[in-house]
Amino acid sequence: MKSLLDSANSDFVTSVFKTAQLPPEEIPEIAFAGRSNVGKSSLINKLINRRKLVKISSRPGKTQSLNFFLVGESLYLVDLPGYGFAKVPRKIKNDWQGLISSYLLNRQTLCCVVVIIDLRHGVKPQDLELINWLRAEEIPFLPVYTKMDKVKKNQQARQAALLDAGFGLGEWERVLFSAKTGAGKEKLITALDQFIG
Ligand SMILES: Nc1nc2c(ncn2[C@@H]2O[C@H](COP(=O)(O)OP(=O)(O)OP(=O)(O)O)[C@@H](O)[C@H]2O)c(=O)[nH]1
Ligand SMILES: [Mg+2]
Repeated sequence: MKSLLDSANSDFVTSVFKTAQLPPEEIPEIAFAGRSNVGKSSLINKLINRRKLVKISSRPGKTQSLNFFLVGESLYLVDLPGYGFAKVPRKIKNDWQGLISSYLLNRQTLCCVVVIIDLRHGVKPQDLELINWLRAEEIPFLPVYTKMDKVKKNQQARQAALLDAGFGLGEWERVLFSAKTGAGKEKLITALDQFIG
């Protein structure tokens, strides 16, 4: 079966700062969440074979809106603002959280939230909090352990097992990935296709 992610064309559509700006709920959608600087935008770029469609940040916390990308006319990828960046003022932080949580809770066409986690780091409380919140709200999600190229080959399985244990995941439930090498891309696409249905 051909994947919706296989399309040759992808376009930036819109940046959303308020719920009222959300595009109509007409086609399936996959959202990408994770800590600031974890590699959300890089993962999306790799997934759709665009080097620079999605802005890669040099400064963490750069993506401050929900950014919608249309893939082949029939799928949205949504780059969410990163969390866990201390320098963001509390007022802005609260506004984001409100927008993001209401989006995640209410979006009818949302098929999956890809939760991106750095393979190098241990279990961070905010990642665990997000995963447990998604579980409690019964929002489908897929954990992806990224930056795998930064971990030595013989350490990768060990690091992944630590994260699995911390998040309460089986290894079949998550994907290892590298935006730099493209490792894990096929598995990621196969996994996402199952959510899109
Ligand atoms: N080596 C390596 N570097 C990566 C990988 N993914 C992302 N990076 C680097 O990590 C930094 C942050 O990447 P972004 O994709 O901008 O991260 P982000 O999560 O979108 O960041 P915010 O939008 O600020 O939350 C950049 O310097 C990327 O080049 C990866 O798989 N391997
Ligand atoms: Mg980003």
